[in-house]
Amino acid sequence: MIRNIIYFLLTVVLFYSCTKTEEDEAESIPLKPISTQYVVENDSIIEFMKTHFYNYDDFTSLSSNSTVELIIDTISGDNINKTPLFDQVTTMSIDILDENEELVPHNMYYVINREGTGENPTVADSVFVSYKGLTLGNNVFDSRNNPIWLDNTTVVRGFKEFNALLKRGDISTNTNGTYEFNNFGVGFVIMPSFLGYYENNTATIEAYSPLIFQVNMHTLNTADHDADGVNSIDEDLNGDHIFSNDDTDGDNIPNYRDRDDDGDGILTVDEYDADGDGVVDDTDGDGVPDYLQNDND
Ligand SMILES: [Ca+2]
Ligand SMILES: [Ca+2]
Ligand SMILES: [Ca+2]
Ligand SMILES: [Ca+2]
Repeated sequence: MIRNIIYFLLTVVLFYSCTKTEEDEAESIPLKPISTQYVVENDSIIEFMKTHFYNYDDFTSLSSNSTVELIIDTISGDNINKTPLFDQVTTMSIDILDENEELVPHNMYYVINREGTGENPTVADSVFVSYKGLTLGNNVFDSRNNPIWLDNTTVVRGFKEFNALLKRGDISTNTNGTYEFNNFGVGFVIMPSFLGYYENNTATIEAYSPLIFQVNMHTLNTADHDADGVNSIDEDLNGDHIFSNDDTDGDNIPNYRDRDDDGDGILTVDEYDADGDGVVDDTDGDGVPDYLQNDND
């Protein structure tokens, strides 16, 4: 009996040892350096945009309460005279810190077919969107025809940066109680993989794949994730659009999730503007607001 248990334990230990070794090997594949990978992908995106066009003719008849599905095809045959994407996109650059803490600006290329009528979401807000995601090889890896709510702090970088460029639509209620969205923002973006999934591959996306997203920005909600009275966008103190790296009291709860940002035992909501005059409190006048300063005086 005891011997059997020992054999069993030995087997378990061996099994785990093997598993561990395989995991270690999988983890030890070095990531491609961001700066050189970006150059490779940006070249391939530019080549793609020079040789492909999108169904821009279909977008000229965009009706107020609907969108048109983005279709991209090669410029050849019957389509030899189409205008290439390259001549229609606007460029936006996103600063990325690479593994050596060096800035590597990443270009995204986008087209806005309809701007929208309301405000823009921030990169912290919740957005009610329909979308289509595809690779340069025209592989549709994700698609939503009916809008769903997404939290911009949980989606890939390029997606949130782009949808912050679109404005929401108007909501109108029909006589039967249903509602619809009109003149919402419509556009699409082409981005290098670091703004997408980079080295991660899935069943439908290979590692280091540049991505294309078409987005229809129906509406949005301004987010205050921790309900402390400070909008989440204002809890990104260093303004880098990354929310996990702002942690004033160092308690490993980033400020946008922390109800007591400075860890002084007074909730942010109780010291942000305690006198209710609409001005953020700074009792000692040192330029650091009370809610971010453990010792106020
Ligand atoms: Ca907050
Ligand atoms: Ca930040
Ligand atoms: Ca907070
Ligand atoms: Ca506090």
